[in-house]
Amino acid sequence: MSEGSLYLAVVPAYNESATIVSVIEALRRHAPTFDLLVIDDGSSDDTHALADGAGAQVLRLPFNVGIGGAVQTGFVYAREHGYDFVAQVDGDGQHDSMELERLVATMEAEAVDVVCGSRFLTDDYRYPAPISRRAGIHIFAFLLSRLVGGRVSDPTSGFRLYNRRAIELFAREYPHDYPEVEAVLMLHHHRLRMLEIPVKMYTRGGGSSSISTGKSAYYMLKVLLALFVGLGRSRPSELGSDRAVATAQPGA
Ligand SMILES: Nc1nc2c(ncn2[C@@H]2O[C@H](COP(=O)(O)OP(=O)(O)OP(=O)(O)O)[C@@H](O)[C@H]2O)c(=O)[nH]1
Ligand SMILES: [Mg+2]
Repeated sequence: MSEGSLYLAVVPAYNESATIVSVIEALRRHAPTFDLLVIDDGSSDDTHALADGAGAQVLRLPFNVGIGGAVQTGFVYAREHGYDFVAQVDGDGQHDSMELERLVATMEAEAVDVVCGSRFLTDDYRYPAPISRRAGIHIFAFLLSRLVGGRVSDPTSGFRLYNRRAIELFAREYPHDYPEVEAVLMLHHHRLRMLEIPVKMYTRGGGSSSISTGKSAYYMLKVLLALFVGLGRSRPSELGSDRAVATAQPGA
């Protein structure tokens, strides 16, 4: 941890009353340097009250804006409050807060803008995702790896650590639906660097997934379309135009 730096954990949560307290308690125990911000995305259950009772700062959105809008709210908050680093951690218990320390250590050691936890770089699979979803993830991974010119193994992972440069980019613009894949492409366009490290991921601890079977097809189409549109976009150079474009594995 860099001395004097401010760290914020952003937890997007939509009807996560089954898990939000244990997620916050684990973050407090294993990542005490991080301030905690839960974005309650218009939940109809008592997610906000439980998060508040567990000691997190809670921003309660007046209606459900979806995961992208919820996470972007966290980036805007971080930018406005001067945070140097943001960790994105799901509110459903899939991410292990004990791994945050490794994400931070990797960012310091590798001088990248985003460190992303990948469930596919470890043999210790706790949650490889259902087979249909996994197929989609691997198609995205294949396409994205070619687009950015480096291997991306888990493009839908929402377990990420961002530095100030990435916070500022995503506070300005962040994809809406199913944002993680497009966000990797945005990093590439803006010449920011991302590195994946292996992490364990778990099955959600309760509540229900945003990605029902019906939505999976829409997800595939929407993200594929976004990737193809992204192919044709010109690359802005205002953010660090001298930076290398790379998405690499540690040691690669
Ligand atoms: N479902 C849903 N989740 C949201 C929304 N806004 C924020 N979230 C939170 O975003 C995080 C990721 O959403 P998930 O539904 O778990 O998506 P996922 O992890 O890709 O899918 P699963 O692997 O099935 O859990 C969770 O903490 C949600 O509570 C929203 O509008 N819908
Ligand atoms: Mg989840």
